[in-house]
Amino acid sequence: MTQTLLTHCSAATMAPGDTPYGWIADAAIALDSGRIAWVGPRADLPAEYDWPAEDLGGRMVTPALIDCHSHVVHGGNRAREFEMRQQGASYQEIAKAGGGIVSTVRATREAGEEALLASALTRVDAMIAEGVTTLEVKSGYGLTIEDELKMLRVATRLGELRDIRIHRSYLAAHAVPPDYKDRADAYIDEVCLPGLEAAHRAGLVDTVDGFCEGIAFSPDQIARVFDKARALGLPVRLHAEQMSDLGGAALAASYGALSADHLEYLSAEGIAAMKAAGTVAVILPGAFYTLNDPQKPPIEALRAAGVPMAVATDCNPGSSPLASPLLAMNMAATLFGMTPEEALTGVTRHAAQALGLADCGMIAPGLRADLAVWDAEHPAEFAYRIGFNPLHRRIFGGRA
Ligand code: DI6
Ligand code: FE
Repeated sequence: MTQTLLTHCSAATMAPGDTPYGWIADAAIALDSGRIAWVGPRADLPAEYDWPAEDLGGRMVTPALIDCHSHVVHGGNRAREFEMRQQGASYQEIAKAGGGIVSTVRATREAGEEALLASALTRVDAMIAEGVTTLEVKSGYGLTIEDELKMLRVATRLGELRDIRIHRSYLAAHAVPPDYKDRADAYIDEVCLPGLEAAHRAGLVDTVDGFCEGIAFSPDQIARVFDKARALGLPVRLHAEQMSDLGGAALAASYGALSADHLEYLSAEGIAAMKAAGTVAVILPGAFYTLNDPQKPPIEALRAAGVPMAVATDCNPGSSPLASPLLAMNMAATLFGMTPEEALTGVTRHAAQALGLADCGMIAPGLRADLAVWDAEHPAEFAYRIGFNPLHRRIFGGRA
């Protein structure tokens, strides 16, 4: 039983309510056996929490960060394609010419499990250094049953080797592999669905994801994947409306999806469906920025409708080689007009909601003691700064 009292700190608890950021200027936070036992103004601390105190030297505490959308497990990189795009080729053209996702599929299939793990760890360590304690990781670059399982095993091992919680999404419906060119339906039947059953049986899946797009899978094909997820009792989420409006967000919402992600081309109907279903909008400014997308996601309409917005890195070798949730927050604010409070909520409370996790994302009694301690004075500093990391230290499950 470890009981600690954090004092001499401010706290952005991110608890909903009338106070922006759930702000407490002079806070005390009591931690008991890896959980938060009490949080509030130090002056209100009940006498029973007279526990060994740790003086945080006036620093700020927030919930630890959550990156709720990443593809950190992948082989190789696509710097060469970036070069081609800078010379005028489009992302879709490169994909059609056998590059794009498919080139990462080749590199991921060729990589051994240890090599995949080692390269993913470099990105995970970058996130840990920014205060991340929960990270979602997708498959989707294997596209054979065995290679998808391999990716999910590597994702699982990330959480065994580091103090971080890994949330795994099965994303075999990410791209049609070359061996199934023009036979997307056969790929769904022969690889995606049986692979999902196998991965679920092996205990490797927390959520099922898909890519609903002209260059990937149609709404009908995604629906078949979601039907299987439903039969297995797994929650779903979807890459939707990134490059065009196929009605993916509304489809996802009709399955009670935890989130719909990207959403640059989201329609008013899509927003209404997400609101009704409680589906979180995951905003991914890194992909928008990298692809030079001409269209922004409808932030104002999402805000007006009261759809919760999360912010994530989409860390992947093609469209978002971004391993910094802090920079994602800055981009969400600067490029999309999200407020600094929305950006911080997007990597804490709403990110937890996008993963279906009720035990993190805020500083509140009963939740996990996953905290970040920062050399910062005001919580708007995170979205304000560009390429600056004020993390002092991270507390994971109550442990420093
Ligand atoms: N949308 C994306 O932005 C990434 N995947 C997806 O479905 C791109 C992945 C890649 O280009 O490798
Ligand atoms: Fe993605």
